[in-house]
Amino acid sequence: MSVAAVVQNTDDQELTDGFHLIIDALKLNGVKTIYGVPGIPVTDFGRMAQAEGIRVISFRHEQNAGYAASIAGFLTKQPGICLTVSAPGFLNGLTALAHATTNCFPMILISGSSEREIVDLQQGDYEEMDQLAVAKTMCKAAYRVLHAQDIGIGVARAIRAAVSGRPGGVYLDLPAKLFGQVMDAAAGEKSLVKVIDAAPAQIPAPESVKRALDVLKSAKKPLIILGKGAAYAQADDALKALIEKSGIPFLPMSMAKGILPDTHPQCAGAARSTVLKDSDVVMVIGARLNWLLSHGKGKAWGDAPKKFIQIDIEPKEMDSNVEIVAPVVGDIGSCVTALLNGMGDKWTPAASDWTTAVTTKKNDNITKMAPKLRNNNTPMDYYGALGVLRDVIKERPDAIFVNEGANTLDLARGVVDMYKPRKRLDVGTWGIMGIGQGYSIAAAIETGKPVLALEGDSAFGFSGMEVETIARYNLPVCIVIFNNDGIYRGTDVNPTGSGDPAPTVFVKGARYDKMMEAFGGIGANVTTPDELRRAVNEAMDSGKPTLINAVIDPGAGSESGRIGNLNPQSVVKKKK
Ligand code: ADP
Ligand code: TPW
Ligand code: MG
Repeated sequence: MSVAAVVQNTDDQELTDGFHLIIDALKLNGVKTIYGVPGIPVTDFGRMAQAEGIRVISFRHEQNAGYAASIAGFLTKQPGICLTVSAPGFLNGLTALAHATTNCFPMILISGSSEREIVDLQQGDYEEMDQLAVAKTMCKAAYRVLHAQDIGIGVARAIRAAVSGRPGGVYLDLPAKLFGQVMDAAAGEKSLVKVIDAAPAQIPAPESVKRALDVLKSAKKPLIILGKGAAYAQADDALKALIEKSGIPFLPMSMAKGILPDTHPQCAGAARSTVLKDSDVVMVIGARLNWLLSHGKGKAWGDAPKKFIQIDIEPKEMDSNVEIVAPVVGDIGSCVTALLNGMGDKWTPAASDWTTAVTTKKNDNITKMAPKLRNNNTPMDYYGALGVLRDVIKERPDAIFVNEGANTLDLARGVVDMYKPRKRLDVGTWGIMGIGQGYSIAAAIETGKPVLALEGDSAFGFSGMEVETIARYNLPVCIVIFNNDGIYRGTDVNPTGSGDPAPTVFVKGARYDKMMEAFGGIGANVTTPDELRRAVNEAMDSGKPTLINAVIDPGAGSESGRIGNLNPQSVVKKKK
């Protein structure tokens, strides 16, 4: 118990209160950073947490603080903590809590709340809302603590729920009255719980490992798909050993890029359609067969019959979209190690006619792409600009690459190679816009590495005000905005000829760089690949908060980037 946590009462009995108990419970469990927005009833709590040595990062909007907490969870395997005020602050944080749950990132949203007695009788308290009931549908678990002596248990449950099994978001409701509740200091200290083995290893059943190896042995054209669960698991060495020993081509999902380098000879990223169509056995590791993998069936997967092996910590994930002939349930580190052990010393690597066919296809595609990436067009198109950023990351493989937008996302995902695990952070399972600044801030703080954030001009706008936060904490974040004057393209026209612009179009020639300058950071406006290269390198060398407005041809993009097929369009022409 910290000295500051103790106050004296008249009888010389040492007392503590809710404020201190929450801080002590978090510290006891290794929480080093809180992302949030202050206000009633958590203003003093934030101040006190800072005074007690927790880093408190104050945002301009709770949603961005929430995204920061969610990605801190992904990067560290510890729950990221987001702190908000009641009703509106809580609701602003809730999108991020749902996002964390959807993406399997451990996070705890802690919100202050109004007086229970008044809320439950709906008597109109300050910021009245039944937050616990609202949160329940959007997270793995939701708890409320009413008594100071339960704070230790409440925090412990929240932590364990967030990180054990399939990780996800947890809500912790702390009513205003709780903070000031006083209790005996010694009893308070005793009530705290240090969570032991919060995410225990989950060893797969030996039969399931044998079954998976039998299926794998029967394969003529095997494929391994790595998802962001594999990146989260931090089982990098075991995954590398499995892939290299098996000789099987691997396809990384977006945030799994870099577990093995995209330039690895077995990486099939540039031959994606071929490996999905032609493979006969697919081992899915830490990825779901959701929309991002066309649900494991249909045109993208071709006509040839396929067998799926799946490694996941969540048993309910099996057979979610297609039959899984060999489910392996457990944590990825334990499962992959068990597979490796089962393979023994005499494992026959994947057949060379298959691996050669994949490599040939991949090299063809890479060769076709190369000249596009070296084009010097002005105004820049996506490829010319991305060729530059690809080189920047190649030269700085430790930098974290944050990415959001439509064309700006889809094209960068294919072009910018990653070399190390957990370096690419993006829109995730929902394809959500607005993660940019929150992710960049948390990535810089949690890893101490420089961040390059590539954002569409629309994507940036969802969290643009946080450039002030980046400047305030003087973080090594370089934001590059691909500014094409709008969503997908800046060329749409309002057919009625009225004064309003088309719904997808923004102010032409906007200078986003001035926003960073407004807060004392560095701004640059660039119109050619050479200028872009110079500006980004300068920013990455200096580590100063920088925003580069990269002017992109407004006609260069396509509707919805690469997922135009999901975008319903009317075929009915109305008679005038
Ligand atoms: P992607 O979007 O990259 O395809 P998903 O988010 O769809 O990846 O899938 C991640 C999967 O990884 C989830 O099904 C989750 O249960 C699983 N997962 C997360 N952490 C682990 C772990 N440590 N061990 C095993 N599976 C995990
Ligand atoms: C929370 C819908 C998907 S992509 C996008 C929007 C608004 C912006 C695309 O424009 P941008 O990129 O960023 O300028 P570019 O290069 O193609 O011009 N609200 C949320 N999430 C999503 N996905 C949307 C809206 C959307
Ligand atoms: Mg745009």
